[in-house]
Amino acid sequence: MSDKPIYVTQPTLPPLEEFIPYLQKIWDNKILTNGGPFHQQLEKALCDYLGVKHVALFTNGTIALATALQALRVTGEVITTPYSFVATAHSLLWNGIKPVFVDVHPNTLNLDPAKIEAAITPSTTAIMPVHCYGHPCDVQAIQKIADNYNLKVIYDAAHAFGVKDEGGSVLRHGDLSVLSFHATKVFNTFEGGAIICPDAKTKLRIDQLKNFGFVDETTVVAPGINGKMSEINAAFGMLQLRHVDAALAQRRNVDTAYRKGLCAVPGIHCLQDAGEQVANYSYFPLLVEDDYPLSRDALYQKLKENNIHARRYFYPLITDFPMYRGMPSAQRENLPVATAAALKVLCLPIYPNLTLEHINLIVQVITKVSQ
Ligand code: T4K
Repeated sequence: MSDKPIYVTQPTLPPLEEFIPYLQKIWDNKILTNGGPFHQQLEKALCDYLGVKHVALFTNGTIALATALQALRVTGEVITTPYSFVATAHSLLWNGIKPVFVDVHPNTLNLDPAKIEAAITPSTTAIMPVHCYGHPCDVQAIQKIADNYNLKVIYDAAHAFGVKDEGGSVLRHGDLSVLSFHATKVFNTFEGGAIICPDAKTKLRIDQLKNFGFVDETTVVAPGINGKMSEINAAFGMLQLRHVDAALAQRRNVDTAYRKGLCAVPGIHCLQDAGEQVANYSYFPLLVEDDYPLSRDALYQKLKENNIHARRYFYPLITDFPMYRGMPSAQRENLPVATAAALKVLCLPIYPNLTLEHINLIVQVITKVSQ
């Protein structure tokens, strides 16, 4: 039993004294928000770090998702996954768009491209897949369908900071990708988010939309929102960037240690590892199968008794929440893979400062049950 609670994640925080000079600059120039110097620096620095063309910073990932839909003038129906954080589908409802839920693939728990076409109707205008746990979607197959049916693709890439496939950043795919910089994410600015976009014209529209629709002092061209990231968050992001590679390397070590300790345990199924891709180890999901001696929920409780606070991301499914469950596409028979995964999944604690001692304790609690 751990004497201190071990949570599913713990935010990465650089030494406080390193942040003081950034704060001093803000205090000196008195620019607190509205696209100030740190905001501009962080957008540029993230383009370089992530290897993408344009980054528009946001106050959080949810407002960024809602704005991405506005930026591309998405309406009607959007195909999406039930196996995600509820913000994915909420961003559609906030825009008056009907989510149409399609099942996920058992290997990745990402939207299954083979099931998308059957859900397309004349009202479908876009697909919103999620790179769940930072594992890339089948981007080629999704793009092919989008091209055939003239649909936009907006990736909810909240988990995918720094993830790369063989061609570069996974964030270059689709029309737009949306990141979250929430405290629980691999790169955090306390709260924050971003839209990654391929061209300057779209970036300009996004920048207008996140600033009430203002083009200049007296002109408003759209019913925009206030989605701007503050200078304090942007300054913190600049500092975080100096430490993010070290944090990712530490996460990789945690992932390796878990795989070594757990993947051979009967009834415990670790989701696929990154293979050739550059992963960010943002989550460590495992599936508790029927041949494990305890149910997923019993294991969750057992860990809790040992002061280990794993999480059942993503249970319940989005489609089980009251605002979605009456929709025809939300019915469980339409979503067998997601329904089964939501009942088996357990995300173990993973963060840069998780000690080997704590990892061993977690592995021990899980393995002891099966012996
Ligand atoms: N799309 C996807 C696919 C997402 O996963 C998310 C967010 C979004 C969109 C929306 O992006 P944002 O609008 O959030 O930028 C958490 C996060 O609040 C949420 O950002 C995240 N996904 C989701 C998967 O997880 P909770 O309700 O599980 O958070 P909470 O407060 O229970 O935190 C989990 C653990 O982390 C705590 O037990 C302790 C630790 N923690 C948390 C916070 C906030 C800390 O140690 N310090 C902290 O400040 O939702």
